[in-house]
Amino acid sequence: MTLNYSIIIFLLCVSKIYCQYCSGVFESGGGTIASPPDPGDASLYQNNADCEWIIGVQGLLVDIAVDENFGIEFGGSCEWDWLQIEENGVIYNSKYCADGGALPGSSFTLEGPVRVTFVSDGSANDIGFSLDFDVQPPV
Ligand SMILES: [Ca+2]
Repeated sequence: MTLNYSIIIFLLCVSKIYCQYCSGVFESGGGTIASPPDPGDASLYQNNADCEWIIGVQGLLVDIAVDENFGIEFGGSCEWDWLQIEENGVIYNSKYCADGGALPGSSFTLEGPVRVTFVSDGSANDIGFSLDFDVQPPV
């Protein structure tokens, strides 16, 4: 499973200029991931982003803390830009595409692997998202 994710990430990377901001596989430890900055205005996220991060592995818990300074272009069904979080293959809540009020809370714990996807279309951006993660060690 992890190998397959790595291959997917690699294929995404070779097709993306801003790959370093936009993908990663973190099987353990902690860190921060965020929407990739717009090359013209780093306070906003990049248009045409197609990002994916994989955090943790099956059998481990992952603590997530989302920065409340959150903004993704709103659409009624998040049809333009969206953030999605999957917990061990199951979509956690729904796609997010609004201000901080749309999030399920600033911090939560999910079963690994956690897959975070961020997609934006070609126009209208916002401040984006940032989240801290910490993969809990095996018990
Ligand atoms: Ca957009």
